[in-house]
Amino acid sequence: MADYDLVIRNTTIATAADVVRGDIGISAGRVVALGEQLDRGRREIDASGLIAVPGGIDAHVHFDQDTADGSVFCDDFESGSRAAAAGGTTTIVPFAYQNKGQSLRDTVNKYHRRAEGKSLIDYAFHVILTDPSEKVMGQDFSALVADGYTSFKLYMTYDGLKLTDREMLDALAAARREQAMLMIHAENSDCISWLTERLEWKGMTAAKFHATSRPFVVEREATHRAISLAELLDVPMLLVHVSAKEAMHEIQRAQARGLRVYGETCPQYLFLSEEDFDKPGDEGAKCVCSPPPRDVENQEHIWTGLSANTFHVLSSDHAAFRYDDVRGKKLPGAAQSFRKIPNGVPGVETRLPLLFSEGVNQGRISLQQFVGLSSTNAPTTYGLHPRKGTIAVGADADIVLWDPKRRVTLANAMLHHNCDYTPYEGRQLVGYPVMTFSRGELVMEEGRMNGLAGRGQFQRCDRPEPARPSGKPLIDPSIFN
Ligand code: DUC
Ligand code: ZN
Ligand code: ZN
Repeated sequence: MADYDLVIRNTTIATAADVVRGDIGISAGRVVALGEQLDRGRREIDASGLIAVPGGIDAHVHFDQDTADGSVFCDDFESGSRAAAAGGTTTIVPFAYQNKGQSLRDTVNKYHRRAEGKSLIDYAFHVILTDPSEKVMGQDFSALVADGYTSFKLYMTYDGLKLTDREMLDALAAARREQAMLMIHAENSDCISWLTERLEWKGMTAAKFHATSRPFVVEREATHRAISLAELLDVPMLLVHVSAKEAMHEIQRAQARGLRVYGETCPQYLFLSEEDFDKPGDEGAKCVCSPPPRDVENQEHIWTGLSANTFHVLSSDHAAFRYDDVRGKKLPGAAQSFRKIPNGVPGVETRLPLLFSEGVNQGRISLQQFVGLSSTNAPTTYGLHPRKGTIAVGADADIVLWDPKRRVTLANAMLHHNCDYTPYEGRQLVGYPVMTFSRGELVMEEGRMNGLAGRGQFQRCDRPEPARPSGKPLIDPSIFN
């Protein structure tokens, strides 16, 4: 009689806290034992020479999301989750996008319909909140948080998405009441549109001027403003896709004041730079994302922010549009102005290999930091811990085996997304995931996908502890409600 469904033997087990050697016993989709020389499993895997880490949590991806300009995100929940699993990720948190005036319940139901029957791996949802009016919030907000949707993204830019400072305050007060986590896209909208107009008047319309239209000051100002609003109401928040050292410094200053302000950055700010906009022809469009990649020197500052734990999470912000496609980077008008180029880059499959190779193997971050940034900290921040994001007795058996010495040259042809390019084509990496287990089931082996579409389950998020106000408000919070 076997004692376990599966035993992963003789492996290096890395969590955000420890690196130890041993065996992992798995039954009924969960980790049930950690130890040395565990009893027999119905299936046994000798993982000597490999590292077992908790499966990655990519808490910032856009799959099958509505757009306003006719562009189409090229990955749905099937292709996106397949690419995620191939790259060592076992849980994804995409966005459910609220059209203005739409009820929050209708919003999440719509995205449930898009995920069901499609996702290979487990998923939760953030909600993009575009309408925090009393009419919408009074109806649904509290019930929605209770039902496991506990994080909300607010935009400070883009027509149709952006909130005024006053609307931000409404959303912050509601999040404070419900202990929901806020995710902020911080760029100054008026500065961007003013600069964009002038660039267009002067005929400076190529892809590279996308970066000129959104310089670091635009991000720094909005980051400072968002943090000030958070400080005013004593409400935690996470700044998403932080691109530049100046915005990072605002976060560091807030953290030094004791504020519950968290930061997320993404591979594009570590591996791409403004030089990538100068690719031949209109290939610069492949790297158009917001905020844009900065200069090469800035990349090392962002690495420092990771190693110094300023950043809490490294997400992909996978927002993939095909390059050679009129519903993608070649949208009508895109050749005439950067303003029309859909914003976003693919990255859900390459996020972890890039971070492992250049972070761990180059000695910039420790293995434990890698696990924290790629897996453990996101579920803590969004209310999925300890079910997700660690290897511990009782946790879901979402485990990835890495070959830390595997040499891989990234090529779009080897990736599983539905995009026709990767901005990291030709990059040489050391270290790659070789097996991905989702709730104990082997869904990827050596790049081959075994998991069936639709096996992924929706995960309700708890009210996240990091979203709890500090309890030291500037103003008596009873006036907020
Ligand atoms: N913000 C995102 O989070 N993703 C893609 C584009 C954007 O502006
Ligand atoms: Zn954003
Ligand atoms: Zn995004």
